[in-house]
Amino acid sequence: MGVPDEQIHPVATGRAAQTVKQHQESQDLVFYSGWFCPYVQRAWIVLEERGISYQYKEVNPYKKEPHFLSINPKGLVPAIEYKGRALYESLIICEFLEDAFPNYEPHILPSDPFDRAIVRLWTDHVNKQIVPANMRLTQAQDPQKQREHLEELNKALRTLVEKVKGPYFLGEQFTLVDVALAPWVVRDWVIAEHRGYSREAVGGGWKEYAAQLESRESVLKTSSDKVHFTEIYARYLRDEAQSEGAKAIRAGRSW
Ligand SMILES: N[C@@H](CCC(=O)N[C@@H](CS)C(=O)NCC(=O)O)C(=O)O
Repeated sequence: MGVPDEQIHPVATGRAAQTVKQHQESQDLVFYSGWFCPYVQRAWIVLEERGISYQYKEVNPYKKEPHFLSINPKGLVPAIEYKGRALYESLIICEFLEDAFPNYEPHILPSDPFDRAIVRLWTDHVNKQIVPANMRLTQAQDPQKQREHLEELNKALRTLVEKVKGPYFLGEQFTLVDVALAPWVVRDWVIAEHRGYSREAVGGGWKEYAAQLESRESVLKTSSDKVHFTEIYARYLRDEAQSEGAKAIRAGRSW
């Protein structure tokens, strides 16, 4: 048996541990994080990209402690508290970090309204097509289902990669599409080692784009050592994880 969700490794390691150490002082913005969580990493990337001051607080979201539930009634990380008001949902937080700090650089949303809409459109594709396909592939036990979900994922990735201008989705600017996707690129060794996925097989320049995302400084600074992920993902790979996300994928619904 693997580690139950409530007994996961307690703190960030590697580069992410150094980043945590630099963000212990009290600030107007409190970042409720779980070091292992790809949704957390989205918000964390934006905080680091934009140089926003924040206080890092590690939470084990599986424990559903009353104080944390008062911040996020869904009991999920990431969440933030800014000047005493709370917000949650990774992409909502990312957009808030853009809107509430308009004078900070760089921007993760382009200034042109049409380009902003395009970025939101493809961020939605990441969230609704790529991420669930990745989870379905990870959790699938039947070899035939695994093949189907691998094809589903590759198709969703190809659809996106056709639009990538390079080096990032929109060109030189690192935007919300890149932010939304990067945490799953960093973790794609899980499906590469266990489900036959390969960056090369996606084609269309995916391998090069993925390499750009995973080597971005803000992505490196928010990534923990691989070794501590293996037990967590072992449970997903056996379809035993009891997270809200894992249960939703099993039941064919969103969360
Ligand atoms: N839609 C949410 C998903 C967040 C999420 O599922 N976080 C996981 C950790 S990766 C969590 O807090 N799980 C606790 C649980 O499932 O009880 C977002 O984008 O922020």
